[in-house]
Amino acid sequence: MPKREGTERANNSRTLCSSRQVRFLNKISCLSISKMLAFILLSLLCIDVSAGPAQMRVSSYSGEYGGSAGNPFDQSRNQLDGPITALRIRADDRYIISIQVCYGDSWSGTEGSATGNPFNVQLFPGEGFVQVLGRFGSHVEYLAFRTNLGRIFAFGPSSGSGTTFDAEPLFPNTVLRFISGRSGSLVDAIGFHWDKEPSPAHTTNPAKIT
Ligand code: MMA
Repeated sequence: MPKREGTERANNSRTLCSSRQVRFLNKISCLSISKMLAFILLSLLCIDVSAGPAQMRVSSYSGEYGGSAGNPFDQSRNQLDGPITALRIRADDRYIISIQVCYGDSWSGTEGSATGNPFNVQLFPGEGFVQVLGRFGSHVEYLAFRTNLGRIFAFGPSSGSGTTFDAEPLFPNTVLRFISGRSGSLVDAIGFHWDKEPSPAHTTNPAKIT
């Protein structure tokens, strides 16, 4: 009997030992499972993070329309002053002579020359440009701006021998945030940079210029 007991105890301890091993193994597999889960979760998170900006892409560019003379200009820094609130454009019977853009309360420099009478455009709060139709040869000849409220402002001769272009943002509910291009005594070339309005924009879907 005592021998048996001993054997039983031994058996018991063997069982105990093996169940401890099982528990240990269980612990390890539990650990590795939770690690694996954590890994999967992290990778999913990483995918999410990398997919986030791609889904949120809203900026696009149209251009550059025009000739290669003049000096390059880029008003990307001006967008920090706020959304485009106004335009000042000079044109003669052949070309766009100059363009000036107001960002928030701050006017950009004049691209081209400040000669002749300027046309001024004042936008409403939340109004932004959503299309620019134009024409160019070696210089910019004609520009027609359409806003998200359906207003249209055109400058320069509407007909001519130049190449026409239709600049529109790639992403919905985005507006003209700044311009770049080339200028000298005239506006040689122009490009349009579209992005989200810094403040909530009033966006409708008015008819296009045709
Ligand atoms: C300047 C010079 C040229 C440019 C024209 C028109 C008069 O010449 O900058 O390179 O093409 O102006 O802007």
